[in-house]
Formats: sequence, C-alpha cells, structure tokens
Amino acid sequence: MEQYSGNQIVVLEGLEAVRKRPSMYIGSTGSRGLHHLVWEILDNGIDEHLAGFCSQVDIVLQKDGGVSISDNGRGVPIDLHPTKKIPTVRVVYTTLHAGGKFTGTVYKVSGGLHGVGASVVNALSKHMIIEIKRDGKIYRDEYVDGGHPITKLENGELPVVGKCNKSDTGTRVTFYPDDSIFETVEFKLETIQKKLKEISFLNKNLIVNFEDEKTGYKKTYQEKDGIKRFVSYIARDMKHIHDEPIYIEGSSGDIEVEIAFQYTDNYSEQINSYCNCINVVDGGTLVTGFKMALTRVMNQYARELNVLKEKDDNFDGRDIRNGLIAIIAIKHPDPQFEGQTKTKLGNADAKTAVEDVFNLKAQLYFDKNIEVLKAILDNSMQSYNARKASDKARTAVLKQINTFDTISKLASCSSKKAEECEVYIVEGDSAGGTVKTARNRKTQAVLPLRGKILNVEKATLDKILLNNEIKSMIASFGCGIGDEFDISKLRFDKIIILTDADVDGSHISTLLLTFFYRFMPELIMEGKIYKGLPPLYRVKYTSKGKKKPISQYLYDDYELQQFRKDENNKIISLQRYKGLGEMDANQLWDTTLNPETRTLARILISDKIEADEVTTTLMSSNVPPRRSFIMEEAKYAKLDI
Ligand code: 0RA
Repeated sequence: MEQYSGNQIVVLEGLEAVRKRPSMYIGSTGSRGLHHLVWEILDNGIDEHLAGFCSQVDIVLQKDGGVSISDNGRGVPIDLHPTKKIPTVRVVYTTLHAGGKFTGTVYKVSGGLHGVGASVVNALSKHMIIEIKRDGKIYRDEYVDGGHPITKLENGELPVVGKCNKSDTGTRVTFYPDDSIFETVEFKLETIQKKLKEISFLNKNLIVNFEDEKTGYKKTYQEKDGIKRFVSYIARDMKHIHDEPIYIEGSSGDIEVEIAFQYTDNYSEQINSYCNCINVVDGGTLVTGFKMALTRVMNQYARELNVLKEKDDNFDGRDIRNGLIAIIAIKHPDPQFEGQTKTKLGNADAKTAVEDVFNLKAQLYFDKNIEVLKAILDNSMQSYNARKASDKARTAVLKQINTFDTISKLASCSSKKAEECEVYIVEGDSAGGTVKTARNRKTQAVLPLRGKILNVEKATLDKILLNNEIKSMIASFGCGIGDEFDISKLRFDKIIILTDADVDGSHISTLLLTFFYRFMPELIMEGKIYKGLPPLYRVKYTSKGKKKPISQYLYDDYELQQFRKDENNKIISLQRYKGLGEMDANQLWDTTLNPETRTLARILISDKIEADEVTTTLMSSNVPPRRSFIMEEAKYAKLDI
C-alpha cells in the first residue's frame, strides 16, 4: 500500500469490494461485463448532453488496449470537495456512489440504471486517466491497480498540465480494463457499433465519433431524425402500410415524451421503450400508456369515419397493434425501475404523460394525414375480421365437440381413467379396422385418419379448424386447442402415432407432429406423444439344435443384417411388411399393441433444435421456422413365437 498516497485508504475499501465481487456490480466478468465499462463511462457523457452542455462524444479504441471516451461538456468539477478535502473529480472516480450518479441536484435526468458509477470502472481497471478542460486549464488525474491515485496533489489541488481556450471544456476518461479480472479484454466492434447507433438514435442532437486505432476504422454517428429514423431502420426490410414513420413529441409536467411508429404488413407487433436512454426491456407504465391511448384514439376515429359500424364491437388493442413498430422514449426526472431485473418502469405519472401527449399530438397528426389514418384503420379492420373469423370457427368446432361421440370416428375404450388409457392414431380405415379388432378394448382407443392431414405450418387457426381429421383429434383428446388448451383434460396417457413404415407413413407422422407442435405443444413437452414401431420383417427359420421352424419379427434393416450374420440360422422364408394391413389381428397385437412386448418411441424436441429455431425466427420473419423432432432411443422388444 505504501506506494500509494495515503489519504485514500477509506474510499479504496469500497473499490476493493468491487474487485472482490465484480459480477455484483457489472453482471459478469465476460465480454458483456467488459463492454459494460464502456457504457458506464459513455453514460456520463450522455448525461452531460441531456443536461444541455455537451454536443459531442468521441470513443477511441486505442492501439495499446485502452479505451478513451471524451465529451465536450462542462468538465468534471476539480474544486476541493467540502468534506473529503480532495478534488471533487477524485471523489467521483474513487467513491462508490449509492445508485452511482451525481444524482439529484446536478442532473435533472440521468440514465443511472447501468448506474454503478465511474468508480466501478476505475476499480476494474489497471490504469485510468481523467483529463479535464475547464477555465482555460487542463487538469489530469491518474490511477493504477483498481483506483489507487498516483497524481500528487499540490495544496490539495490537482496540478495543471496545460492550457486551452477558455471556451474549450470537457472531460476525457481513458481506462485499461484489468486483464486479471476480465476473461477477455477484447472489445467487439459490432457490439460497440450497435450501441453507438442506438445512442445516436436516442439523442438526435448528439454527435458520436468512433475510432478503432488498431484498424484505422472511423465512423461518425448522428441521427438528426432521432427515433423516427430508428423506426425506419427497424422496419427497413419490411413492407410498409404508410410511407413515413409517424413522429410525435411533447411534455407533461417535467416528463418529456417522444413516440415514433410505423405500420408494416407483419403479423406481429414490436414496441421498444426507453426511459432516459435506458432500454426498459419489460416496458411498464410508459408502454401501458401508449397502448391505452392508441386503442382509444383509433377506436374513436374508426367510429367517426364509420369504419366500425354501429353493430360492430370496438377494435381490440391487438387488432390495432398488428404490424406495428414503435419506439417510445421518455425523459423522467426520477425513474423507478421495477422487477427482478429492474427492466420495467413503475412510475404512474409516466403512463399519464404518454397518454396525454399521444391523445393530443396523434390527433393533430391524423387530422392532417387522413390517408395514413385510413390505411391504419384498414389494417386494423383486417386483423379484426381475421380474429372474428377464427373466434367463430373455434366456437363452431367447440360446439361440435360437445356432440362429438356421434360424429367422431374414434373407437373409444371402455375405461374412463386417463392414466391407463391410450389412443392409437392410425393411417387409413383398413389398418384402423385391424387395430380395432386386435386391441385391448378396455384401455386402447383407436382413431383412424383418412389419408393425409392438412399441413398446418402456414395455416391460421380458423382454416385448420375446418379440417375433419383435425377436428376428430381435438374432439377425441378432449383438451381443447390453442389458447384454450388444457392438458389436465386429456383423456389419454399416451397418444401413439401408428403409420406404415413407408414414405407416406413418415409424411403423415411429420404432419401430425407439426400440428401437435403448433397447436398443442404441451403434449410434446409433457412426453405424451409416441410413435408405434411395427416390425418390418417376419422371418421363418430353423436353428441348429432345434427341430421346429421358428418365426421371429425384425424391426429394421439393421436387425435383419445381424440376423443374417448368425450362421446357426437357416432362413426358410422372409416376409417384408409393406403396411399394417398385412398383419392379422393376432400378429398386430403381439408386435405393436401389447404393452408387454411392443416397441414405442417417445417423441421429444431436442433443445438445440429449439434454440436454432428461435434464432431463425428472430433473424428473419420470412423464413419458416425449421423444425425437427427426435425420437427417444427406442427399446427394441424382440419377440419369438
Ligand atoms: C458534476 C457537475 C458538473 C459537471 C459534471 C458533474 C460532469 C461530469 C462528467 C462525467 C463525464 N463528463 C462529465 N462532464 C461533467 C458541472 C459543474 C459546473 O457547474 O461547471
């Protein structure tokens, strides 16, 4: 400790705590945590911009591994701190601030969610330099090994290291992340670019310069149209319902509100919200206010323009948000972040502020832009009609389901105890007939499907509910579909798909699994879906030492191959089953239905595939999600007769 000047011991204890448990302050010591350091220092410059004193920030990734972030704000105060008796700047960069900011009096609004404070960055850096331009002078303070100051004070003040123009003010922070703490100290260009782009969208009057000294790459970010451009950017590859994003702004009390939105022909909605430049991922009051105001205003117009007739219901909020891309950005003097991850805004006055601004300004806009308004109302009407159609279809199907016993092709089982019952979904009436004869009537139900079922990959719920095979399944299972699905009502413990072992059969299986996955996914998640595995061959043979010929079923080509290798066996005849229909009831019972001897494969979805799919879906709305099902390793039951 002796190498460091003495009077800092107390404050350094705080920074020691940060070094001991960095993750508590910055989330992780991986790449994410590393970039957090940059965001933290950047935030301070942006706060100075929000306060109205800074028009530019410069970020440089230096050749020597350091990062420097400069702003042309007022410069961090260097005067003697009244209680600590050291320059204020040193207090700022070596004291852990509760909440992290120069809160309250200095800044009206402040980011402060990253909010751990610049001292945390210092604590996690092996070297940090602060340079300040104020009053025509340049000051410099320097720290090593996690915040130990090495600059000698002169009468308690920082030394002046140079001169500048009186009007030239600002702060430059340069830091070198400690490679004994971070798993990586490599900054990612892409991550930084994305952040700087977001910052410039959210601060339309700010100039952001970036330079990577290692590669010579330079870029200036400035988005004079702010969040309006942000919306255009998000919607850049989508088809628009109207040309330009709509932009409105205003304030309510000391809360400033900006909203930009545009409608696309997508079926989803995307609302991103920010409070004091912090992305409030889980929304909260500001999003609620927006949704409520949007619904109210659009329903009002729909009535005025007679888009909705007297007999019609109001638009549902979802009808109105179909295809919507929106950014809501507010500035709040005292944001309250809630939830486990502090990513939801809780201030009730934010809701009223957004509602007030939207009510007033959106109407001013729409009154002047009737064509845009009509296009949006038309879009809402389409969603409204689609929703009504699918509600109607669902109600109709549910009604039919009440009388299903008379219409369904299901051959029921006599037991009503779901835990002992199973249903075989069988391809075609003829195989269905054999299974019906062969089964155990007490516990095994049979549902024959006629030919192929509808491919539901692209169909909407109202379309698929018109399909008879699907209706039979919904009726037979008894647990509803889609939003109203309730697995506790399922009438069977196992749903067993039984198809021929050919191309058609495997196609039917895939269609069934796709249907389950899209409309009754819990059936798969809960492991209720199985594939029955009928044998592919029946072999008659004589074996050394045995007089009588023996019959055996073989379930796949591999088994046949193994069987042929056994020199004790002499094959008399080999039958290949092309379909279930070639087996008689007894054979079918023995090989495929008898729980003691049959082979079933449970259908699961592998995590990896699911993860791939999420990515694909997020990456492009046009690519249908890839899907794949895997079968749990099947236990092969061998059967001698
Ligand atoms: C407190 C008071 C004043 C400026 C700042 C903080 C300030 C902090 C940072 C951090 C990075 N850049 C900054 N720029 C300014 C204002 C003091 C005055 O009245 O001049």
